[in-house]
Amino acid sequence: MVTQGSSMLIQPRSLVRYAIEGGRPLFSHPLHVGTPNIGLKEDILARIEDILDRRMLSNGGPLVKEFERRVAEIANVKHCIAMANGTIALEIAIRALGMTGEVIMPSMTFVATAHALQWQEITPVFCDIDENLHHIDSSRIEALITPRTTGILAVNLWGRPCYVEKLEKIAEKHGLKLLFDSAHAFGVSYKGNMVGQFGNAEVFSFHATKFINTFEGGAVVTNDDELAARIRLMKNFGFDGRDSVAYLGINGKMNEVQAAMGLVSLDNMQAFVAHNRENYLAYREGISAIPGLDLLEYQLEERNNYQYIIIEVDESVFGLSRDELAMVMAAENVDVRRYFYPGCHRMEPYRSYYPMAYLQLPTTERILERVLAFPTGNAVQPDDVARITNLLSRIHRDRRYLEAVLASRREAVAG
Ligand code: T4K
Repeated sequence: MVTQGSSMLIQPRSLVRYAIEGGRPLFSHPLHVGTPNIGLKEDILARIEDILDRRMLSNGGPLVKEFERRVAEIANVKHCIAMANGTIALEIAIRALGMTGEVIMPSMTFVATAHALQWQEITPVFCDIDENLHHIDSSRIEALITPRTTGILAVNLWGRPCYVEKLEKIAEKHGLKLLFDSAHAFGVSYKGNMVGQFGNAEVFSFHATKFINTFEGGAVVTNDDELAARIRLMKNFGFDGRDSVAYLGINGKMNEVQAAMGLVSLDNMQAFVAHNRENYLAYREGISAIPGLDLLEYQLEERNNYQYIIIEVDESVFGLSRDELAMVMAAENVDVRRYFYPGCHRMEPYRSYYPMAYLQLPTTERILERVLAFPTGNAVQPDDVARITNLLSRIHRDRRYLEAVLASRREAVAG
């Protein structure tokens, strides 16, 4: 029981004490958003043993080649160039496409998207997002085009594809390059066509937290033969022969151990998707009855990887703010994340370069205050999800009590 200020006492309606007030957490260990999916350990170890026996550890070994072939096949695209991570894949794709000056992108993304431009002294011009899918709002792009604009870097956020045709139309009309950051969107389709074949190129991430992982890793995929050839050289210092360098290049190579992990992940891809889907459906069922919580839905008729469980919190209806809810959940060992708060435009160096950027980004700002990512993946079972959604119901029911608990904690810290 707590007092709110010096006024009345509010009793919780549930008998269980919340962890935030000293009760036992719902889960004995933290459930994370990004706990890696791991395929059969024996398969991974066997492949690593082979690598050691072969003594071919990097520089285009057989496993990297096999991984590239399988990724290209899944994405239904001609070329896949595997990379050390998704960020270097973005940087190389941007450079190989000849992007310079200004590139239009959403601020609602992992900061790597903006950094990949700024690292090459290209100005990211932040465009507002649409409030349903959290994607770059194509109706606002043209107003941001200047003589310095060379491209659009759209993000297939949360594994949900952008409205591709609209972006392609704008890019074509203005002679801009179109690159998709599809870090979240491997194994996903748009109108029945696999993500990977849109725009000039797309970039996947195979980081540990992605549903298919290579520990660290990424890839550029494209149907453009000439672009693919350039990217392949650029990621290997620009070498086009043993003693000959054709371009300014860098070391962006994926190694054989990464590819081994990736291949075993791909062997298990259907099982990972099925598991994520079950979790997603359990979240959907549990959340549907809770006022003030909106789950971003997947289109079930498309192919999805179901890796991001994204919930918007409407404080005025739910009764607690997104941040208050995150605090209560974290105490219960449900490690929800405020992805991608506070937005690239409020992170350095962008915050200093463009201190007024937020004025152009009202929807981004609003959505960034409401979004929470919830744990899923192999390490989370549908039963866990049911416990999480029951907890959310309980929190909503006890919202006034919890508000008071949080207020008294704030008072204790302040005083
Ligand atoms: N574009 C977009 C749209 C992206 O989301 C990303 C990466 C990129 C580009 C760049 O791709 P990469 O260069 O990373 O390939 C994580 C990942 O590091 C990052 O890859 C990912 N997006 C982003 C969405 O999530 P953090 O800072 O949230 O990671 P961290 O360390 O907090 O990990 C999340 C949780 O996962 C932890 O609480 C614990 C758990 N975890 C993590 C790792 C690495 C594990 O249990 N085991 C692990 O090995 O960024």
